[in-house]
Amino acid sequence: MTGTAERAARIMARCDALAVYSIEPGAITRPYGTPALTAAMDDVAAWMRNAGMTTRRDAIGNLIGVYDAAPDVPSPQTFLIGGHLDSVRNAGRYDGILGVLSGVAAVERLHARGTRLPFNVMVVAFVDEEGLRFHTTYLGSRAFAGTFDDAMLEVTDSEGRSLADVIRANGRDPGDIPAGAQDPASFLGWVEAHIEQGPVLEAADLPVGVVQAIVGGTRAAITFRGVAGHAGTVPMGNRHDALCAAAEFVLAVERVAGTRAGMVGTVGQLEVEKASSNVIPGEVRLTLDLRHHVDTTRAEAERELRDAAREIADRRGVALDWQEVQGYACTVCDLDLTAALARAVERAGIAPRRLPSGAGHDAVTLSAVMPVAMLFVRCRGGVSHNPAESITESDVAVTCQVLDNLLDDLAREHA
Ligand code: HGY
Ligand code: MN
Ligand code: MN
Repeated sequence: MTGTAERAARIMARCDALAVYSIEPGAITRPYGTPALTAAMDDVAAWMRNAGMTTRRDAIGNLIGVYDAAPDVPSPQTFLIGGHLDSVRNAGRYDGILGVLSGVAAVERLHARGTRLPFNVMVVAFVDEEGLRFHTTYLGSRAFAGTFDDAMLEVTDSEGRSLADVIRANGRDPGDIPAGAQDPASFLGWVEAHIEQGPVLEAADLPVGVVQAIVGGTRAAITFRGVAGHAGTVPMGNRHDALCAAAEFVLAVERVAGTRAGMVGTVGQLEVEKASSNVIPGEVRLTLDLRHHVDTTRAEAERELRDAAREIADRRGVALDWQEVQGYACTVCDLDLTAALARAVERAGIAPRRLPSGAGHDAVTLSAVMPVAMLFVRCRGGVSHNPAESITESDVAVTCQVLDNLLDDLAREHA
């Protein structure tokens, strides 16, 4: 039961099984540190153990499965495959999940054959790639890579609970995070199979593609503070309406991002503090997500948006607070590992189409400590971060074949 067709069917069924784990009925919403994420992790851990792996959770909660190398290999290195099990709000069922389950499937084949490679195969389910709860992405892979910033432990969620509180509430100790950082020298590299979340492969009628680079991004938390007032008595000319200021800024994001080819700018969250229908909004908090494949262009646009926010705030007599939550540079995938992945795609009978990723991935973090490569899988209409996310079983079978080819090629290379 380890042919690519059988494993693809099992992966699709497992994506459906994990989709029930959510903090809200009728949607897939699986934030960091919630029982929904723990339940998903527990199911995957059982599937890992069935595939002959030992499993553990690290201090921040990443799930780590290891399929040992051949016993006669002295101090073997490790090849890393995986993805993430956390989600955005009202997510699809494949984003991040496909990477984890295709990693487990790659090991299932080896286990069924009793094959041991000249290196360990480690499958990781990262615990917070999306940053839904704390707006800080890549927390799991940063802890894994040893690039975790302790200041993040004090970041709070919408209920005022800090990351440190949530780690402890899950029975772990934030103080153990540094000890969980992996030794970069021990890794051969990382590969993640991920839905493309874009239209390129579908337009090219290709099941998979090879990622060249991941665009850089800025995440900021912005607050406009005006003066709350009575909607019926404050004349229009006397108002310091925080929501009108925020509204102007939202349109400024759309305008500025539209002035640079390839740039995307999004205000995904906007909250009116203490909102009431008959009160002039006194305080509005919003998020900015700005991305571009050239870091200097992104920095220039960010400066332009800061200036626009300042001008709007001054003109409307409201206060402005701009906090950069996270910035990450454009990441070029490792040339050698990406070439090896392209060869594995070719051996699966597919032309290896190279393409950039507009979406961020844990590879951004891991690239600081090991070679990274990514395999994109076609998704219908390029739709993602949406329950309509859809892939085909046959494309997942191709994905399994590519990962099998890659591991076989790496095993020959390191024999
Ligand atoms: O936001 C992203 O690009 C990714 O889905 N975390
Ligand atoms: Mn995502
Ligand atoms: Mn993802």
